[in-house]
Amino acid sequence: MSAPLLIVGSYVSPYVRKVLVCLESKGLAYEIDPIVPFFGDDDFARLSPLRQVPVLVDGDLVLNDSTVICQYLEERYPTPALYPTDLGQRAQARWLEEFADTRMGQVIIWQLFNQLVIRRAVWGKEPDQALLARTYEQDLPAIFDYLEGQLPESGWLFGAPSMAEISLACFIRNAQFARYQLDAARWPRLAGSMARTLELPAFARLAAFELICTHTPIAQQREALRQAGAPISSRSFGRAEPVPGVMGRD
Ligand SMILES: N[C@@H](CCC(=O)N[C@@H](CS)C(=O)NCC(=O)O)C(=O)O
Repeated sequence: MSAPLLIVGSYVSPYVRKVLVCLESKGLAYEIDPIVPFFGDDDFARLSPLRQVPVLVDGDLVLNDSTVICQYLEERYPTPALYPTDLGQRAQARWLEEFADTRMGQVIIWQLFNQLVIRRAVWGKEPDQALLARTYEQDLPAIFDYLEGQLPESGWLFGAPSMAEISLACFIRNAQFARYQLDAARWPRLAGSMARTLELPAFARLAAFELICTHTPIAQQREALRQAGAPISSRSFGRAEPVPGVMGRD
């Protein structure tokens, strides 16, 4: 029997979530080594040259980057399809995925979630209040204004849930962890689309494990997740103390 797919990375990371939702949607078995970024050991650095999560290990194959991993899973396990078949729509879905990973990643992860949650927990640093103010007043509204113009009033962008909505919702989930609630009166299409997406069974199945991570000290998360029934791998690439990443972020 071949080894199950292994995902390295915490349930709290939106990039890891993207891959987990993809696996859950396709009904694929997997194990997870839920390490928090910056807590990877030397073997992790060999698997992930940017010292970032997620990493997918499929036998001898090691893949980095959530988009690369999701496209691999889509090509290897095509049903149910998570990218539209029409070429134009497929490219559009990829753009929204890219927009989520790049711009929402910058603003929601690094300027909001990292400032309010990770930075304090990992490095003991206080948030940058000027950056937070700019994030709430300018950067988040600009992102949401753009997405409001892209999304349908009801239903799915491409007729069925796709990686476009899944990618966007992965970041909205982290905004929720940072106690940011989308204003549904100001961005009704976005709020409706994200609520529908976050209610998908694949997202719902991860919610209990995400909650454990956001409420448990980092050192105890692995055991707490195992006790809650998460498919925790026997081998971990984690280490006890954080080390700065190679991307110069903290
Ligand atoms: N483009 C990558 C981005 C992954 C990423 O930024 N992961 C974060 C976790 S949310 C990370 O590992 N950060 C550590 C660092 O950048 O040093 C992807 O799509 O997988």
